[in-house]
Amino acid sequence: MKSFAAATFLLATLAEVAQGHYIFQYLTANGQKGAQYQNIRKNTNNNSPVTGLSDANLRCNVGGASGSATTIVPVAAGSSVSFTADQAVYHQGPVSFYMTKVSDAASADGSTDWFKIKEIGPTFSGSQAKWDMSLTYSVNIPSCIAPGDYLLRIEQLGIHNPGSPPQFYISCAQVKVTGGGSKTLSPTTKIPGHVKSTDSGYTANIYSPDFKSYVLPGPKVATC
Ligand SMILES: [Cu+2]
Repeated sequence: MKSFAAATFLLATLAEVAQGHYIFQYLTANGQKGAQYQNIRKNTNNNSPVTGLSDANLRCNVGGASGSATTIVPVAAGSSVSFTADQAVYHQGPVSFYMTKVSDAASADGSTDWFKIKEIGPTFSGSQAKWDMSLTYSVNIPSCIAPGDYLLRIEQLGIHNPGSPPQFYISCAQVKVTGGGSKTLSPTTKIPGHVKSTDSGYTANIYSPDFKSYVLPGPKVATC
């Protein structure tokens, strides 16, 4: 069914030129879904993906270097927060959530240390990989972290097109954690620098018959 796959790929490619990409632009916190770009830094690239592994736009997307025009939402440590896109994710790949502690979420540039708080990879049954391609992804704010301002970042890495550079779809929310503890979570990483060109989760060919396991790129998930 090669021609069918090729036709599907062509249609998908045409569709994305027409529509632009999925953009994470709604934040749900404290059980309330915010308005478009409320508490989320607005990107300026129509979410054309970031692909350079040393590109500072990997932090909070193109246009997201500053959040001075973006509000900050209080969230309780341990509570659930969700990012919702304008349309469901349609490129296969993993999803990761990161946080970095900052003095002021509205002015932070994301150059501080980030830790990963959740990752979502594929599930395998037989030789079939199933990816979670959703409209909304949720994460719990770790219960033990120190209160204060953080950037909360979602990253979906499109690895649907082996042979072309994987594509980063990113948004950053601005949160003020309340409650919590006093822990500084590790391991940490700088962004860019969190993904290496040699990472198996970056170079993987998801269509290969040998694709039977997957390790997400980036640091291990930091836990309390
Ligand atoms: Cu695309």
